[in-house]
Amino acid sequence: MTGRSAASKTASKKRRGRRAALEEPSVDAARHLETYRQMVRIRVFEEHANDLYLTAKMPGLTHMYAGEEAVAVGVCDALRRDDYITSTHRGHGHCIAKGARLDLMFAELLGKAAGYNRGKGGSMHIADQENGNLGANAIVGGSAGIATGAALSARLRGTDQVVACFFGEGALGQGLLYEVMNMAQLWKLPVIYVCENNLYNEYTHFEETTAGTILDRPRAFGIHTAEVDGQDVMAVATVTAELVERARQGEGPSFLLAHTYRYYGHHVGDIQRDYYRSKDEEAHWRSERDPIALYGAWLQERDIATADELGTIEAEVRDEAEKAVAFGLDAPYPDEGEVTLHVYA
Ligand SMILES: Cc1ncc(C[n+]2csc(CCOP(=O)(O)OP(=O)(O)O)c2C)c(N)n1
Repeated sequence: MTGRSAASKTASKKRRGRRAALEEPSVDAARHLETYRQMVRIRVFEEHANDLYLTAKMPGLTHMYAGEEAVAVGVCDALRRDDYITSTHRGHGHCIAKGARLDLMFAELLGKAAGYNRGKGGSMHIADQENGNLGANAIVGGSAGIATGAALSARLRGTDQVVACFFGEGALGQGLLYEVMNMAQLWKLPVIYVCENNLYNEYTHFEETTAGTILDRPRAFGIHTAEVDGQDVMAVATVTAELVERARQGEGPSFLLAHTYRYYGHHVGDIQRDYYRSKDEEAHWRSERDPIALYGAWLQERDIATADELGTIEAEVRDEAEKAVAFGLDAPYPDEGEVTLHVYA
């Protein structure tokens, strides 16, 4: 047989059909800068959300994603717009990474009619169907069922859509996750279980609640696993691209363990965090492991961007976020007559 083998032709056809991984030389500066901008948008969004809550302008409760930006942005970088995600109580970063608008996000957090769920979902229940975000879920592990159902739906409809299911390591204590991983592997469903291990389930270090190792759990079902530095956006995007490709080709589910850290307390106003984690630990992650600083340094080392250009992106994002907050604050509340509309009683 002359030329390339059938297997290598198939492999290159597969590669042509997929989005280039962020680390590949073919990725241009514009895409890198957009990835950087997305991470900064999440960070700045969270700064504002924290302020809005602490100044009593925002109702309800919220959980900050700052520190974990590289996971959401890296995973979503490897997805298409019509691919799905499901999210968690700590979900602002997932929504923004999948394409959500900051103004409609703030409107939702502030309970306004213009918000993603008409102000009725709030911080922990944002869904954005147009961008494939099937929704956040305040029930720990709850989104695993939704994600696996969406993967089954994609299969039954004959599409090649893939689902990324975000959850914290606290969800490893939920039986639902094991029920759906079992079915996903049996039926080879196109779902990626993304475990964001930020070390703490509320106020408890995960090692105090987790027997054995995390990856032995999916491996027990025969699920393909991968592990990544969740502070390295390119590593996350690259490994996710491989998992997405497997899923699209019908090779079934996978489990991605991302090591990361949250900068704020478990929820806004968590004043207890001195008791369960040390200031030294927080300082270490912020100064040595910050995902935005690490990526910014990488971009500068390779002359993809100068410090000034990165500063301009941050300034533009700050401007965008300030306008988005103003939009949310000025927007009207839903009409009283809508109180039972779109909700289950
Ligand atoms: C089924 C269920 N049990 C308990 C809670 C209360 N709760 C909210 S967040 C949380 C910890 C979640 O930890 P993890 O999944 O690691 O996510 P993280 O907050 O670290 O991002 C708990 C126990 C809940 N929301 N749902």
